[in-house]
Amino acid sequence: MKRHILSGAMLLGATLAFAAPAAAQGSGSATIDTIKSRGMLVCGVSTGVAGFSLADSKGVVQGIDADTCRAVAAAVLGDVSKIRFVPLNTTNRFTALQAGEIDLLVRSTTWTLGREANLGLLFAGINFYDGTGFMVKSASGVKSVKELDGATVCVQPGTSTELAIADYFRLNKLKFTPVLIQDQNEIQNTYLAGRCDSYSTDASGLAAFRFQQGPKAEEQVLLPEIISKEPLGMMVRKGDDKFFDVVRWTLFAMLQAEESGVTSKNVDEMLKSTNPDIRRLLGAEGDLGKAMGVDNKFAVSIIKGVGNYAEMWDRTVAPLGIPRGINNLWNKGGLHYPPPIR
Ligand SMILES: N[C@@H](CCC(=O)N[C@@H](CS)C(=O)NCC(=O)O)C(=O)O
Repeated sequence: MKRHILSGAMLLGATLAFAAPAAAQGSGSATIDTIKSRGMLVCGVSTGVAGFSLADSKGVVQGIDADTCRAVAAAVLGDVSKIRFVPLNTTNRFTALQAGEIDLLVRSTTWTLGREANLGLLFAGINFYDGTGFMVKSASGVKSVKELDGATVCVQPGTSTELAIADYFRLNKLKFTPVLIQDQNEIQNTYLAGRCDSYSTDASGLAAFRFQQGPKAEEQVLLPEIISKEPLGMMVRKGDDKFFDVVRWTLFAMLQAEESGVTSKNVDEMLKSTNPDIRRLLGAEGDLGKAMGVDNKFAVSIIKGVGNYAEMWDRTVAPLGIPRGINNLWNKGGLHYPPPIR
């Protein structure tokens, strides 16, 4: 009898000993713990691209990159407003993430092998499938990149655009002179002033630039060639798998919500759904959020805060006139294919 009591006490002691360090360790993710203790997600975005991350008249940063950041804030903290945006250019974006100045980078950044192998960083997903394009003045009469032999091309340094153009011109035995300008306003003004024959960046960035020209948009034309693959995504530091999981499954949850017809408007109703896929997505069943170190209802917070992927798209990039195209779901001819949430 005594032995039983002792072993019971020992068992209790063992449980406490196990529980105490586990509590001190928090979620098992240094990044998630930092975000929770700070009460805020710090997210790196661009210095301002319409549709991606651009402050509106009230100073609220709008766009698909900004909303992807907000979705992660919702997943970790249950609140899309607990966020601070850090504007970064094309060259300081990676060092900011490496140095821990930001928790997450969502900044029209292309997923490449070199960036993962060399920088100690990795991509958690693709929130926008893009490609490199070329803008020229309508008045130039240029109709194809092939007519740009010997041209000057304005491009931002440290970008995959720079590399894609060099490859394309070399492959096609054409010459060009890159005009490297870091600052976005400066590069656009330089191009508008006629000091470059063409301005090259992600086609989405060119659509945003054209859109921002307002009534003068007609003076700019996007050439038909899209010369590279630019999968733009969310980047985190290597070595924090739990936070990586949360970022990756945040996007997948938004895509799955679209696929399952769950929206910011009907999410409360959908919580009562009998569909097992929807029940698991919304945490009405299972412990999937908890397994990642966040709330089981993380997807509900995301969907209430920023909507499903289609809602985010319609609010941010659709007004630029960018068709959904390859950014559609896999069952609508696109490339977005969220793995099973189970
Ligand atoms: N996706 C390319 C290009 C990134 C890039 O230069 N994006 C431009 C156009 S979308 C941009 O962010 N401009 C705003 C800025 O420089 O802050 C990369 O990862 O290198």
